[in-house]
Amino acid sequence: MNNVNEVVQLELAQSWRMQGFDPGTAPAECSRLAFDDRFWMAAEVPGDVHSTLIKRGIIPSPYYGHNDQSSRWIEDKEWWYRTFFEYSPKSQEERTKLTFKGLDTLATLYVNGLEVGRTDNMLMSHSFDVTGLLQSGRNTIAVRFDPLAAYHRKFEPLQWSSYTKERPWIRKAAMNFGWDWGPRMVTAGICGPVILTVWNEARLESVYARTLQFDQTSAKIALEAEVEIGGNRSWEDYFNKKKGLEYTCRFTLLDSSGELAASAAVSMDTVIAGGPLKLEAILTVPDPQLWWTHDLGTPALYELQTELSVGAKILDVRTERVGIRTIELQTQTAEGHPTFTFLLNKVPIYAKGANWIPVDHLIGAIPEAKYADLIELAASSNMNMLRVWAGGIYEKDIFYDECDRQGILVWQDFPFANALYPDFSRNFMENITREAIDNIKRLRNHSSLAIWCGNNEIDWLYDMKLSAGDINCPFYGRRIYHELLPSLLSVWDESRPYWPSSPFGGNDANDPEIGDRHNWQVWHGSVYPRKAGEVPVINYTVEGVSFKNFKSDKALFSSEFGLHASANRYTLEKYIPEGQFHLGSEEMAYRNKDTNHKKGLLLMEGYTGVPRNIEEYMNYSMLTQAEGLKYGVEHYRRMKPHNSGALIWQLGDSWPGTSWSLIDYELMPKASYYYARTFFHPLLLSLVYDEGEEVQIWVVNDRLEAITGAVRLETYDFSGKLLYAQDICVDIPENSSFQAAVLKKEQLLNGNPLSRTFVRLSASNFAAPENTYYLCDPKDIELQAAELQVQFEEMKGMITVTAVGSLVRMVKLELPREHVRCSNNYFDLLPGESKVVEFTDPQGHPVSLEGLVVSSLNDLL
Ligand code: BMA
Repeated sequence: MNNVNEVVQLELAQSWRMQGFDPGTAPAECSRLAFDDRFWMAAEVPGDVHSTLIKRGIIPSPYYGHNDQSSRWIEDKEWWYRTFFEYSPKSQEERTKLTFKGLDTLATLYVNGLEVGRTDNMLMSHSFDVTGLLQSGRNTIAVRFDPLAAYHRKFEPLQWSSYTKERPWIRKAAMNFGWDWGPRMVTAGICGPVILTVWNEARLESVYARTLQFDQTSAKIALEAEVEIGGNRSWEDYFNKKKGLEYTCRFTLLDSSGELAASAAVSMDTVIAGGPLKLEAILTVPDPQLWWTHDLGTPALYELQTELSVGAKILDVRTERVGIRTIELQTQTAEGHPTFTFLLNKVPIYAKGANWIPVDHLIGAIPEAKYADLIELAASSNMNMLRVWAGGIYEKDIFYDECDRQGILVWQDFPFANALYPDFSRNFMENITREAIDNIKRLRNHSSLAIWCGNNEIDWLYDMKLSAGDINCPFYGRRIYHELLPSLLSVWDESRPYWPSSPFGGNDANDPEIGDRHNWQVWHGSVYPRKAGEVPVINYTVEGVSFKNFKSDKALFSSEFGLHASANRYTLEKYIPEGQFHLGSEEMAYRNKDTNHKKGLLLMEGYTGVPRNIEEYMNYSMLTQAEGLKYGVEHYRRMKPHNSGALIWQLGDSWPGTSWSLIDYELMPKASYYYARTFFHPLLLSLVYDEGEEVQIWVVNDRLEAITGAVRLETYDFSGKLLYAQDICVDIPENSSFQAAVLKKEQLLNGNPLSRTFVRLSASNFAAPENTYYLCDPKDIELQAAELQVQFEEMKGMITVTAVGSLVRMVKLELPREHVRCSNNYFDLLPGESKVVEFTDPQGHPVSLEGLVVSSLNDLL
């Protein structure tokens, strides 16, 4: 044991207590060890004030009814946290460091009554050297959180900051102040783990691994370890320019079966005048197993062990999970045309996925399992990219760990959203510099991390607001995205691309011809084309907001687009007070935070017809969202390789509201989620038809192997009679989109009316899922009364649904239970056809079917 002197890390998660005070009224002794806090309440760390008050029964769930309003007082109080811990030093030289991985937001930290620092940034971790402050035996930590109101009033408000003027100066999740999908809930508290690090002569401060290059036979990985040197040097050493000790770093790379893949050791003398010591090595890995997204291969991960020693003494050991892969962003094709395509391991990929917002308004208390669950849901609907949107946080470690493991790429925004930011303030710039470096270093080893992006919609909206005359000031914040962040990345992480904003590129930053694009014609009625400097135009009409507008979008990469749909019945009933669960109620309206309530109605009016009651509202809004997204995503995918990505706005919800999400707050998927399994499948069969046009049949192949087989096209009337069938032979190269046939509508209808025709595409000899279509909108379809027969196999958590009499549209299975996986939902059946559906928990075990309701759009007719 003598030669091991390892770093010890202790999570201080126990014995926390919390209390609120009117600002400035807390007793002066609050921070001291001797303070008697027996009357304070027990608190969870990590967590937040709201969650603690809910848990202790002091406030009711802020998500129920209008309760968020009655908990607004929380943001005006001063909140204190305290804990104690035992410490027994092993040597005189021992050094101690306290790290808070999340402090929300204006915190003052005390150790044994002494103030060790103040912080004003929720979006980073904060460390304090507490060497010499700890005593043998019991020690105490106290943290005071000040209310934000007085703080932000100290600063000149900037002309533009969407939803509230308070946020640009405060480094806190922007959505806490309210967004167009969630209420204002200004949280406070210790929102990340608290770690006490005890170390001696030196410790590993960070380890960075990046793939330099690879070929069939080997890969080269650059490694860099940053070493923090402790108290082994005195001022006399500096004075005499004496050399320090010789440190050695041994890097060992183990493959997924634990076999040694490569290793290297590097030694260096400490140089007296140096900052932290950097030790670098290059590993050559034979027969590398590359990291791929789950749809293209295996997300292979290696374990990198780094051991720091001096002489024979081991000082610190760290392990990281790293993948071998390269990622680039191609913005120009070999022929010189603009493109926006990610190259993973040199292969152009099509990004399919969604935008990610925090998975709860109460960020500090989110259970880790919720991350794994949502990412698993994303992967099983064939998504391969998630965009961590700028109005939230740099996500927690668990998010990236799961994306690494499940083979999903991450588009990472820096947290600057829809506002001007004070880049003229030196203090602000220093604050965000520390924040950016802290997070870059935390996240740069993740294979899933594909791109850094400067902000959300700021470059685009600045020009829109200026042109509209809403603002008349310079572009405050420009220096952050166009100078500061790229320069920090050039030092700390050059291994992945940087893009200044989303959307960005072209004349107007939302130009379809260059860079990425947000399509908010659909839903928000934003009129395009538009050039920079032109007054923006909004078209709030049935045609203006229609999802048919996707078809004219020639975007190179669609990083946001979406439509609202209702949350599921279970979720709404849980949070809507008695007697208010009906269309047009105040409570239903309160769920919707969008700026113009009518947009959803306009969309439904043009597509399904206006809903007359809550049942129709849930069905019609879900159907419109699902079919609208299918229409848009299939359009973007057919354009491949012109278009290289479709990221839907938004994957989940942070409270039980009405929004653009595919999965509601209780993690219950909406109809669109089940549609995504087909429209995001790497092998897509697609039909495109709009009034007055010919019918086109397409196949999109995102796989890296060619396909040979046939597409079977069948049309039926609603009684199940086959009207037309054709087998279209296809021979489709890898990674491409292919128009398989162009047909006259009359051929398919074979004398049947459009309003009673159902089309099905299926594949033979390749594994594309079947896809179905109607040739007119639901409001014009003439559904007939049908019957649904359901057979239960309770023990297996399984049912068989059969349609009788006529085609059944939108079979809906509602099981009032959380954490249930349903193998299929929201599907159509021809008469006589059956579908088996399994209900399991996330681990695959069957669940009880008690309370299951099976319905459809027309079995009730
Ligand atoms: C974009 C996003 C979000 C917003 C969404 C829906 O602007 O970046 O800010 O919630 O559209 O309006």
